Amino acid sequence: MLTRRKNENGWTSAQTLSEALPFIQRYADQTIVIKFGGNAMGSEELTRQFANDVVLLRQFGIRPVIVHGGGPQIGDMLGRLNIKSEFVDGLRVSDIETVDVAEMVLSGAINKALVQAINEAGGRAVGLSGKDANLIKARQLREDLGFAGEPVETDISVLNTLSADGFIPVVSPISAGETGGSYNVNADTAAGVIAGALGASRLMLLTDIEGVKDKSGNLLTNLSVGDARGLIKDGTASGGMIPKIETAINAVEAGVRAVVILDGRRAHGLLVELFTDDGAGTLLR
Ligand code: X2W
Repeated sequence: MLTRRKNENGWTSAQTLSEALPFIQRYADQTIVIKFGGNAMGSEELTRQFANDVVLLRQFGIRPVIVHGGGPQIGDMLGRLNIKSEFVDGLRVSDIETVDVAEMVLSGAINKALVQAINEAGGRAVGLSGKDANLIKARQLREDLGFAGEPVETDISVLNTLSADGFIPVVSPISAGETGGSYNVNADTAAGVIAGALGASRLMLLTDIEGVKDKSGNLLTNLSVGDARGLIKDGTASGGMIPKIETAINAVEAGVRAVVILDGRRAHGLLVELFTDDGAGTLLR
């Protein structure tokens, strides 16, 4: 004999799904650039959940474009090769050996692992780097940083072509120099210029902190561009947070509707931010 199930979980899930409808409608056909930082890739399980969420966005008609980092993974490989590495203002000092290793780790290992994870979740991901189809041309940022690059030119046509056909582009930030060679572009910076050039409705920066905090450690949930500039000027933001906030400011000024800095280690932060009334992390616009 069949009895009625006592478990009400299904009803709660259905309620959540139903409440997501206006959000799903709002973002349909919109481009959302998601930067998946090396620190957010903490485990295979996190990467699997991230891949699932990305495929869900695509299923809802959103056009996700993924830009990934891999700073800690580059650090591990440099360590195994006995190459010393240091950061200045959140950017890796990159001599020729370092940029070679960064390219192998980012455009090779990490790019392909993410592509595979998204495809295993049922998506159709295509991996590329800043070099492919002239996506990003870069030049030297500062002499003391070697081959750490800053983007000078972008051509996002390949991303539009892929997205229009239902593919999910996965981008490594390593880019071609204007006059040849490879440049190690910070992944936040690459994500910002791509989001700006695409006119994305959101740039989501997934990292390993809750968001931007004030001096007492309280999470700042909403920032204007002016607020964000103030945080850099008065020293509240330091280290790797500086390129993140600068990226967010530049992206908003380039026409991205809003940038969200959120914790990628917490499962489904992307879904909370996009499809519920509760925001996750810090929203800057
Ligand atoms: C970064 C590129 C990777 C990156 C680096 O070498 O670590 C520079 O600093 P995350 O995981 O997002 O930090 N490049 C110039 O940005 O990765």
